[in-house]
Amino acid sequence: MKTMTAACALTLAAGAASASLTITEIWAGGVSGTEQTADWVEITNFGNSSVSFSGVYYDDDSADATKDDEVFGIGSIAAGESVIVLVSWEDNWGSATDALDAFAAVWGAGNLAGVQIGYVDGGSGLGGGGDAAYFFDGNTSAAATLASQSYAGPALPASFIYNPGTISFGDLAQGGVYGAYTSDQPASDDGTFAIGSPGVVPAPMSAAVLGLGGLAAMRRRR
Ligand SMILES: [Ca+2]
Ligand SMILES: [Ca+2]
Ligand SMILES: [Ca+2]
Repeated sequence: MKTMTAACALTLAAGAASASLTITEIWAGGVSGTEQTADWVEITNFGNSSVSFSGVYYDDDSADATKDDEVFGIGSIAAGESVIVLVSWEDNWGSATDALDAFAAVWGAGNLAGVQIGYVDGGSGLGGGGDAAYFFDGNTSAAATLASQSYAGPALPASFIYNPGTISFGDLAQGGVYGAYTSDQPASDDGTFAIGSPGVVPAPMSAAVLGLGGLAAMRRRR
């Protein structure tokens, strides 16, 4: 408990001093067959003030800000807000609108009410055998990293999550834990459903300090 409290204090201090964006969930597409929802990343602002998210560029584990893969659809992320960014949707959809519609159908429009959902124009896919997501403030080699997260595989029909209890990333989402639920529609054309919590943000410090566990999961609505 002492270690966990110290880690919280460190995180809060870092958040106050600089960037406050944290990647809190990654869906790498852990299903066989043709995916019915694009790979996506959830980003949460754990800071106390809004953060601009325009002119932001994405890459996977090659971590190259100069690759011209701009994020569209999200102007800023408010304090406490969690947003979703679809990546590599061109594999299965002809337009971003179609990919956004497919995402909403699979995960449930009702579950996503009030959640900002953007998309990368192009961009590398997130591999099921381990990969990483990077978001840069610009597309020059000097661009600052706003948020990044690597993960190990294998991807199963569940997203990789930020676990507020252990303050670490990489656990697979479990239904009913930290707000995760089974998708409204199959995530693959073979009928496999998925488990995730797009737009649902576990309260990171209350879970660790107060020991509330799964009860700390809460849905943010704007
Ligand atoms: Ca993938
Ligand atoms: Ca990749
Ligand atoms: Ca989530």
